[in-house]
Amino acid sequence: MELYENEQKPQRALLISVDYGAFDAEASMEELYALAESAGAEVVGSMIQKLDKPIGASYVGSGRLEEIAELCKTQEIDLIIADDELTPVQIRTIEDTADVRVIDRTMLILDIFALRANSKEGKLQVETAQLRYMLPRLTGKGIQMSKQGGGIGTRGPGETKLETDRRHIRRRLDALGEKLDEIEKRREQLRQRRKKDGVITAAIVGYTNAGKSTLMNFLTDAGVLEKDQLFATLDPTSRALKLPNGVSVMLIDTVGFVRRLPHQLVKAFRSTLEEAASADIIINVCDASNEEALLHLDVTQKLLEELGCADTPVITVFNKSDLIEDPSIIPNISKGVRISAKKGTGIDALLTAIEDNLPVRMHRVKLMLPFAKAGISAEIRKSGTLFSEEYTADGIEVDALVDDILYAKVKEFAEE
Ligand SMILES: Nc1nc2c(ncn2[C@@H]2O[C@H](COP(=O)(O)OP(=O)(O)OP(=O)(O)O)[C@@H](O)[C@H]2O)c(=O)[nH]1
Ligand SMILES: [Mg+2]
Repeated sequence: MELYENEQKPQRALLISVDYGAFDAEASMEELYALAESAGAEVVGSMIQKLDKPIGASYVGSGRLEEIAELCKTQEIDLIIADDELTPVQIRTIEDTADVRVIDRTMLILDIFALRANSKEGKLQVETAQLRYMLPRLTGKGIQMSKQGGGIGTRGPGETKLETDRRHIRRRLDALGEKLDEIEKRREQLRQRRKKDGVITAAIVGYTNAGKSTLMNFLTDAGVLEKDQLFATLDPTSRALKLPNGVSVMLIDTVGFVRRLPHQLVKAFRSTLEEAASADIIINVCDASNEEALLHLDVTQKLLEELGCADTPVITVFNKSDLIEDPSIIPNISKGVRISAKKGTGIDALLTAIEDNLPVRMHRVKLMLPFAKAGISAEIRKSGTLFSEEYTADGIEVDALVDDILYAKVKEFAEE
């Protein structure tokens, strides 16, 4: 388990949840467990209470709250994490009764992002999301509690800002917004340039910990951090990948998704997510050894649709197939491939799938073909458009329109 550098020992956490039928509380709790460990907590226990809806003042029922308070004492718990977004009142009630810090799922995820953010952009994005979350929750008690001791839920660039007033936070948000707009503009320019240069992009997306970075590294030696922890990657990395048919695509590895991703985060990370959403091809990776793989694929797909890329071709990748004893349990869906990014199996099928989904891009070329390559003219006649062909002393001069695949073959003969 990872320890935050300022902490002597991991915080002992109790996970609580109210099951009111809005989502699969058990599965979500399991995920909360992994998230809490990723943040450096030691999970001591978890409890789920079935209710028609969460109690307005205290989230859980009063009897349950007493049990929680008791457990906090006997188990020396430092932190309660609720698997939902809590209101300031709910947080305060639980804190007052149990006398330990309370954070919710959103704060926990924001905290992990704060821990992982490396780039300037990543830090600005996390701070923005934290402040947006804090702003409507600024109450005297909340601030007071957040000053105590630090730890999970208080880290990150927003930490010192929590103590300042709302107006200050709004000003800070404006400033952050401007900086992020600037970065977004630069990114957009870069995308436009790529498009103009005919660069084809393929984004590797998917649930956190699905093996996106491992796949990226296997395909391109990108050296991206691959780790058995949630949200290991926050900043997009891109590397060129040459396909067997000769066409080069730009692969992009990016931030992972999780169910009920806080909307403040989605908003703050929009530019990063758009990097994926604006790709020509989307490679949706899931951990096929996870029971919830199909749901993970779905969460990712829905978020991508929200980002406006319902029409982009998606290749579904069932990764970690090496961990599955009976591969027949992996659904056989069209445009789906089974791979192991770690062992390097199934990669040929993936590359073929990428080739099959390449956007058709045409290139106008003027070529000087050596006489020995006269066959290429015939190929152009078949799959492209041959405008003119002239035999000269130096070779065959050709003016033609060709697609990417043909272009990869003929570009060495292209004249400037
Ligand atoms: N057994 C097995 N493990 C894998 C495979 N691919 C990735 N892993 C492991 O899964 C863990 C997560 O891999 P990453 O590549 O960091 O996952 P990611 O999707 O980039 O995760 P985030 O950046 O956190 O969203 C690492 O411990 C990898 O070694 C695979 O094919 N088989
Ligand atoms: Mg990664």
